This record gives sequence, structure tokens and C-alpha cells, in this order.
Amino acid sequence: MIGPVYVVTDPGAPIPVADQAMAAARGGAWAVQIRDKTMPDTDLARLTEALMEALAPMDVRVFVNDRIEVARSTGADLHIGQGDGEPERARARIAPGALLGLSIETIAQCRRIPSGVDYIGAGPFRATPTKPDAAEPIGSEGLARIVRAAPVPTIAIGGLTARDIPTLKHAGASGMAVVSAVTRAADPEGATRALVDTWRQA
Ligand code: TZP
Ligand code: MG
Repeated sequence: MIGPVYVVTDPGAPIPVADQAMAAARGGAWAVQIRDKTMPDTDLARLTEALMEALAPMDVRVFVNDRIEVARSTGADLHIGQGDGEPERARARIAPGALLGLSIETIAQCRRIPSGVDYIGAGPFRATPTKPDAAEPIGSEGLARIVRAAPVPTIAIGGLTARDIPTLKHAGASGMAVVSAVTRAADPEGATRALVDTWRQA
């Protein structure tokens, strides 16, 4: 189910979000997350449905960031953060087969991961301009501690590039999530493929 490379879209990146998602899918990402803090629910739902239809033949999962009602109405997977309400409530709202991800920033949060969460996104691994208000970076030791404490697979996030892959694997991460390494690459599809290949070979 969980593969090595998960791409989070960015409406501020140079190419449209739908193109970011398609490139990530063609490059071998197992999942794409639509992360847009300002798009109205109706527009986000339309975009999500279009991407679900386009990516389903490639077996690529489509996650919505934060918006429980959009995930519910579209049947998409959902990723929530610590400020987005109780995971149990989100799980009860989304489709039975939908995946649920939860952001984790500290070991303490790791001890409160309810069943129904399918993976955690742990980070930021390092500080990143993509999320200037992110919590303190966890680094490789923080990541390894979270992996050990978490009851579900851990996906690392935050400032990651292909160079980090050996460290992430050594820490026990099940995969990596990236924004800028793909969405701001000159060749987003090739950048995704390089991450997937590097992960498999590391
Ligand atoms: N959550 C923690 S760091 C981050 C998110 C959404 C942004 C990661 O972006 P990038 O460009 O891969 O550093
Ligand atoms: Mg959130």
C-alpha cells in the first residue's frame, strides 16, 4: 500500500496543480496530496474528483489535505494535521476504503495515534521555506525515535531531496513526502522517478 514517494502539490509552484499531480503519478509516486489552504471546498472537490479519475488507472492514491468534507464528498483519501480535529472523527466521516494520514511533530504526539490512522507524516525533517510556520525540525534522530514509537508506517517530510534517502531508510521511514523537490523541479516527472529509483536502490 505505502510506497516510497508521496508528492504534495503546491498552488504556488510554477506549474498548475493538476500538472504537478500528473507528473508525480507518471514518475511513479504512489500518492499525491492536494494541499491548498484557500481554494473553496466546491472547487477543491471538483479538482480532487478530476485527479482521482485521472490517477486511478495508474493506481495512484489521491489525498486531500485537511478538508474532511471534501474527502467525504469525493471518496478521496485524507491527510490531517494536529490542528485539524480528532482523527477518530475524520475516520468516521471518510469513505470506508479511504486512507487516513496524520501529521506528527513530536514523540508525545506519537503516543496518541488512534487506530484508524493508516500512516503518519513525520516532520519537518529539516526547516523548509515551503512551510515556514512548521514545528521544530526533528532531524534523523527524531525521525528514528518517531518510527520506533509509531504503531503505523512513517513517512518523512520537510526539506527532503534524493540525498536524504539513505538517512531516511536508516531511520526506518517507510517513505518520503516532498513538495518542492518535485513541484519546483525543471522536470517534475523525472524528479519523481529519480526519487523512486534512488529509494529502491539505496
Ligand atoms: N509539512 C511539514 S514540512 C512541509 C509540510 C507540508 C512542507 C514540505 O515541503 P518541501 O518543499 O518538501 O520542503
Ligand atoms: Mg492541516
